[in-house]
Amino acid sequence: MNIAILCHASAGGSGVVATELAVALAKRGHQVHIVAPKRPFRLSRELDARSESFFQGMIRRIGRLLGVTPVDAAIGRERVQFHQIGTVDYPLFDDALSTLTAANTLARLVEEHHIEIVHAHYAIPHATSALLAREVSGGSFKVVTTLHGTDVTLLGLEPALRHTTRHAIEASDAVTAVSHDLARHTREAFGIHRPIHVIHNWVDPERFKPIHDPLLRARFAQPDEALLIHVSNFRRVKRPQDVIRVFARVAAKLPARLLMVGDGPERPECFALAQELEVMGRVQFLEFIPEVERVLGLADLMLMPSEQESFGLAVLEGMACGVPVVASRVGGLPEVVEEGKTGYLRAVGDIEGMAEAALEALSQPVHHQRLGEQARVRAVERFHPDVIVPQYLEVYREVLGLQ
Ligand code: GMT
Repeated sequence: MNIAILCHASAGGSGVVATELAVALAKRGHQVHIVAPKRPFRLSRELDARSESFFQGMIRRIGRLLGVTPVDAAIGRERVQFHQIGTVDYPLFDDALSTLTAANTLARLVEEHHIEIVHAHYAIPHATSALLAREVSGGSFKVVTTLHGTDVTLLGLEPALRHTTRHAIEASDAVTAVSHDLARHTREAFGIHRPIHVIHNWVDPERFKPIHDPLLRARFAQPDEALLIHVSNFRRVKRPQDVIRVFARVAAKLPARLLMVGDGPERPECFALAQELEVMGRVQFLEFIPEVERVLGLADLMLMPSEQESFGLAVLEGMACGVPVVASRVGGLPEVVEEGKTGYLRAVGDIEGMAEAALEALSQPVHHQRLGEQARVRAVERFHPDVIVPQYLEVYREVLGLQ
């Protein structure tokens, strides 16, 4: 199939899922075009990780210098091509008109590459751009929209976006959601009755796995210290300050360190709170790491106290690394984490409950090991790419009338 995937390239779960899907589909022999404002970071990683000859590298570099995209396919190396969404900068306008420029980029692409499916990740504004591109190009491609969470639970419900979001969901040929909870929420919040396919996110267990490297771990914690980790984009919805509060309670009871991985608006507040609670010396803030699997598997426990989490991809990636989780019982997290078996779920804002759960996991070595093992087993068995990716292919076939 010829598939165009439209996604956000910032450090958010929807862009990660879109990129991983593109690569997974390409590996299965499909031709995939990623359309985004810039090259998504996980795509860069995939491309950089592959070896190329001196000659291929030279062609790629010359191509980039000349601004010729896509270049990767031209050298026959990839079935994933990246297309950057065009931009406009006109003094009359305050915004970049990205809904229109994305539609325009797509309209050009579908003519050149006989696109059969445009898969929009995150309804806003991508599903609308995809539908507009079909109108503009007169094309017959099908539009599949994947809802990721905040496009529906927060942003899409804002009065300024509600009508267009609802229309995009109604008018898509197929809609998928990353959890049952998100599908239910979408139906209720928008009064929508159309079918929504639930397709969970997935994790590559070959990349995300436990790390047994005492020297690397020693950079972050002593052997007798528990290492806790939080990975997010530090938006308010992630409640990263709760991570600091839970950690302070844990560190008062046992030797522990905390790794705060990522960047975002709430990061300075977390700094200030760590100082106020006098745990700053035990907390290490790492900037955004494109290959988070390099540190994730070192941790003993992940904290994810989000206000809202339609799935919790970072949690699943932690579980694949054998790291049990203490998270909030919200959104799609109960579809990922099993209470008492692979981690613990507590009410949003229940700092005491989360600290108690963390202490229960960390202070009993045999129980802790079992939680980590079960977390990995669940990630590998239930959320393996070979289980999940075919579900997207099934949706594509269905909208194309191939079954
Ligand atoms: O929450 C984020 O950090 C970003 C956001 C996105 O759309 O990029 O993530 C959402 O989509 C992820 C991938 O499907 C899910 O794993 C996250 O749970 C979801 N975030 C929220 O619902 C808050």
